[in-house]
Amino acid sequence: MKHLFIACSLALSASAWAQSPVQVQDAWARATVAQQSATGAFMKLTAPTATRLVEVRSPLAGIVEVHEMKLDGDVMRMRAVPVLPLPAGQTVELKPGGFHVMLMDLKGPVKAGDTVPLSLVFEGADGKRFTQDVKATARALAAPAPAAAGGSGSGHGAGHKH
Ligand SMILES: [Cu+2]
Repeated sequence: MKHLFIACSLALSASAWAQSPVQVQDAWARATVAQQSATGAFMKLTAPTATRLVEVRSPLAGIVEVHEMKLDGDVMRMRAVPVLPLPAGQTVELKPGGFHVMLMDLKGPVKAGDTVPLSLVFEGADGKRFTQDVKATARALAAPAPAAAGGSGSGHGAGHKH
């Protein structure tokens, strides 16, 4: 009985994988201020099976890295994370003060309301890489509740914050 059940759930997650490898929600980027040549992009990632985010590219930035922000004593430090693991079924949130996509060497200013195209390169448990394109909407630094900014192209779900 147990074996049957496992086989079924595997089949289910395999088909879900084929349709939508990694769920990306609430993708946004921080609008830049004058003279700023780097900014961050944030989103929630949920992979149905163990997956790793191995690379991010954007036509708007010369260098794109995944960073982690951490309190080191009383200093906030950022470090590059070469690989961001996405455990099966768990939502990994990239947010200010934590993991973020760092866009550096920007080709121009990012204004609130702009669309920031990102290509996320994932590596599945089988070692195969696949790319998903995401459009992050730029928000001003002082923007209020993220949910109110709405109107991103990604259709479903209002992504409520708690
Ligand atoms: Cu950073």
